[in-house]
Amino acid sequence: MTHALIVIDVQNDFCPGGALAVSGGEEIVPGINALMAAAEAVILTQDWHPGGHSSFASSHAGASPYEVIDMPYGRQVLWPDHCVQGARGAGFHAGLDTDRADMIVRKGYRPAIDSYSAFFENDHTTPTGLEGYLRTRGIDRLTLVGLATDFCVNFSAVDAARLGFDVTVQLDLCRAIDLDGSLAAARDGMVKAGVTLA
Ligand code: VGL
Ligand code: ZN
Repeated sequence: MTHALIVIDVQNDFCPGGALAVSGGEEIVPGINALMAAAEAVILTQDWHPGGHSSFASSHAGASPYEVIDMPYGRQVLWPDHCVQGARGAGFHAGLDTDRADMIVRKGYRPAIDSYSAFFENDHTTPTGLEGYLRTRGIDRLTLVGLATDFCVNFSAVDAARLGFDVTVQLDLCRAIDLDGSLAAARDGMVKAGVTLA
């Protein structure tokens, strides 16, 4: 079995000082670098939104960040503007050893739909292409780390398990946003989907 490390969204906007800072987001960088150095395959994901993206509260008149609205594909949390294509906030944390990456998957680039998962957009059907990449390389075991535990790591891990990959989330190398109990719900959902939490 070939194993891959998937590093989710370790970007400036999710680290302290960023537009959607996750508490302690930068603390996981050295540990992730150490795992990458020993990994058989390394994939990075990068949240990559066009300006005016529909997941931004600023794109909806009268809306505030962290409100939840109904979109054609389901419920959507509205976020502060973040990870705008080409902006500094969308860049990887300066300490992350990106030279180790075999592949970088960008997601969230369609204006009308968000994409938390590295595998599918938030309609749960539009693929990013990562599944095909992993299968054609013979990769069937995944370890996920990164930001944020309860959103992009969670959605990626659940999708990967449903697709039949053997998935471990290494929680000490993840940090959460934790909106209204979202971390506890994410942990439950991952375990139910068959994800190993380590
Ligand atoms: C993420 C909210 C919005 C994440 C991305 O990487 O967890 N969260 N966009
Ligand atoms: Zn985003």
